[in-house]
Amino acid sequence: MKQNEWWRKAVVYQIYPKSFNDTTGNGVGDLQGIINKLDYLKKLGIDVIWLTPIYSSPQKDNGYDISDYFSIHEEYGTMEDFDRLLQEAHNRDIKVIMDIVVNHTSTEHEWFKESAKSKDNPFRDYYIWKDPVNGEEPTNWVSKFGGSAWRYDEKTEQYYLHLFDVTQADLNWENEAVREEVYDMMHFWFKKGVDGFRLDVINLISKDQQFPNDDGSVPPGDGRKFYTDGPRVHEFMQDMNKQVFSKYDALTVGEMSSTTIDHCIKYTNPNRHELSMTFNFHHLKVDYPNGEKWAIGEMDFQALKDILSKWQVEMHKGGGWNALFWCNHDQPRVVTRYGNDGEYHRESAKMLATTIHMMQGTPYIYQGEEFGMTDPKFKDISQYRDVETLNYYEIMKERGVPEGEIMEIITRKSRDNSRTPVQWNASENAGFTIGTPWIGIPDNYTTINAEAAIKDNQSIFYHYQQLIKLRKQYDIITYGDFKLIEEEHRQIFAYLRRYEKEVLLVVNNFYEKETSFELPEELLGRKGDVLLSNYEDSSIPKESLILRPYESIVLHFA
Ligand code: TEU
Repeated sequence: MKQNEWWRKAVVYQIYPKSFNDTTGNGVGDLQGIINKLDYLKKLGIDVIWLTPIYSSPQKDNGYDISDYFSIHEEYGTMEDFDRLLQEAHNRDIKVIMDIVVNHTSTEHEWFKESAKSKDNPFRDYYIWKDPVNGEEPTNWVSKFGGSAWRYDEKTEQYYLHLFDVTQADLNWENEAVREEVYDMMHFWFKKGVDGFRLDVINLISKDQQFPNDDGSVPPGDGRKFYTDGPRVHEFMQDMNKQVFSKYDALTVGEMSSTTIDHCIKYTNPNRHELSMTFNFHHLKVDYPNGEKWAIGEMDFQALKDILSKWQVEMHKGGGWNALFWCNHDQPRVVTRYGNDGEYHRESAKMLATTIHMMQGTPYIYQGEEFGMTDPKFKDISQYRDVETLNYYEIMKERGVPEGEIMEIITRKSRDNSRTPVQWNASENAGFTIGTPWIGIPDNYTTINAEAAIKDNQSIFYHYQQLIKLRKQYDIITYGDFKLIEEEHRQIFAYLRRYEKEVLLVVNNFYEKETSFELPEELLGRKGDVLLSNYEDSSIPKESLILRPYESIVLHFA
């Protein structure tokens, strides 16, 4: 492994600072709160922490609406706090990557305030302004947070583009001055000692400069085909790598909205000098009926297996590199979504962790996932804070959807499901704050919390700790190939990893019902070891074994 590819054996822990740990009593997490938990993270065994945006922001989208890239959001602390966090993390051999949002800025950013002043302002072309067409929006593109992707500005009689909230104006990447500003800002943070970046929706920065209407001939017909993995995106990535990333020993991970395997091979094959790795979301849309997020659907297990397997095989073949994850700050908690947060909470959480961590790529653990935090299941819209959720609440109301049906959808789909405070212990507010938390905490914090997990040697926490250790110990996990077995099985997600003469067999029962599993022909009679399982008495099968509810086993054949 090349020295500058340390991230191929690393495990990343994602921190959403707002909900991580509050030390001031204002009900919002802060940087000192992260410092106070670094020893806990060291015990888990992670190598990197990813901080979601901590820059100055009006917080309309919890920091993904940046108003100043060079200062820290006041509720999180100061730049001195950040410097101390970086030092304390590095003292523990924990690297730090920042979340950078350069597809758009907040409309509170000085650049946008200038840009909106007049058509001939020097900053006008930092953003995407267009004349009305036939007195209406320039295109029929739809914002990902609902409604038109264009907002009319009376003063200058033009529309500006916002693929997300109206307060998040898209930057114009065709403008070299914008690219230079972004590169300067990245150098600033690298020179402070950060170890890389997670790049927010970075595959949306290149728009089709014709700005055509979407004729709806190719679903979903919302205009995304004119800016997703857009015309110049790889050119921009290679320029960013040449101007910035290539000068540092950095982990760079792109969040790729609605992307393809072919593009992700291009983004991550080292010979192309773009990014280290990419997030894609196709495996997190198998419970979207007809691709619609804001509707109730059950997990399509066959689709889940097919998608994850296809990405493993194709990215391995193409020399690409996956970010492996179930959870983040935009997704519901996986143990509720794809597992069982009731009777088989522990077994299913461990099974899901094993499924993704034994694959090829760099695993990401989202805060609280390591001890099985669940969706909060809030029932009233007053409990929700997320701008996307609140926008869609209004849209569904306008469509005449009954309140009860709206809340059933929101309870299952809202991004707030992953944004409730980390449940540290069973004390008031789960030990997150001595104040009033900015968002509610589910009642199960009294039993599902980090302190209880640390005290229980069979907890989900120690299962994650073991998975991380195995990644360090076995090269087959990092470099082996991938082969799905039992392809059509309706309960079992099982696969082989092969590397030189070794074989790793990973078997996961995704359901409560027991089912039998036959050892693959090629392994019959070979001596193997159980590296990890989620039942204390799992054994190597002679030929077949009965998989108990959510049973998961990792077998190694040297
Ligand atoms: O997310 C991109 C994005 O599209 C997400 O909003 C997600 O796919 C969607 O909510 C699923 O329904 C990034 C950030 O992760 C997200 O928190 C930001 O809101 C968004 O970009 C805009 O910056």
